[in-house]
Amino acid sequence: MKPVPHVPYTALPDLTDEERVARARAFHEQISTRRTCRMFSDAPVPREVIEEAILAAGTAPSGANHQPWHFAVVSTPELRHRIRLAAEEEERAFYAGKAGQEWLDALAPLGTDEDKPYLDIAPWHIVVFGQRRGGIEPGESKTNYYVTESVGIACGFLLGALHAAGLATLTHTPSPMGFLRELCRRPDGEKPLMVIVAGLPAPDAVVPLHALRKKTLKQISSWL
Ligand code: IYR
Repeated sequence: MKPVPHVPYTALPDLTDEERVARARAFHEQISTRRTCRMFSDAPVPREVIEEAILAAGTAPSGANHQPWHFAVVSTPELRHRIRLAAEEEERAFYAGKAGQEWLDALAPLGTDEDKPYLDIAPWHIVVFGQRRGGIEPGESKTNYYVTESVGIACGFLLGALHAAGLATLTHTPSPMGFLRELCRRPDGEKPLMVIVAGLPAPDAVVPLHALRKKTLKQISSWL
């Protein structure tokens, strides 16, 4: 390592191995209760919850620490409705055949279709953009690196933070989603990556059984 300005690495608590295992297990248990929600309540959720979750997302690692993300937070019913209408228009074409049969077959166990009423109902949409150019200083226009990976990690942090705060979430990826740039008034150099819908689940919300099937440790890992 070359010498650069630094601080001591003191962020971690001093734990026993047993405590580490217990914490890893507790986190696994907590995050494993997250469910993608497609049936929201219109109950309001404080803006501070969303602010804190976005701040948590903003701590994610990123290429050259350029933090190539922007979170456009939509709460007005008017703009949420415009997002719904535009998303449903894209989804109608998608489900009418643009997706292709293999993709439609893969989605069948989830029961999704072109109707997205939850986009009107859930109190918050967080529209996530990746910035092709930026840098760490305000107003900079340097190349950003590993934008999709970095923003994907930030979205993971965001979903984890919202879940920890007791909110239900949905990652919505209308395809194509260029309309989000226009509706959120973001510049050309930003690429919309997903809409994270957040709120409380409807009292009668259900989750498709298919979504509960998670691969085992054996299936998802190899130990060399
Ligand atoms: N964007 C569509 C289709 C869709 C695609 C995938 I991959 C999913 O995991 C779920 C849905 C929709 O929102 O319905």
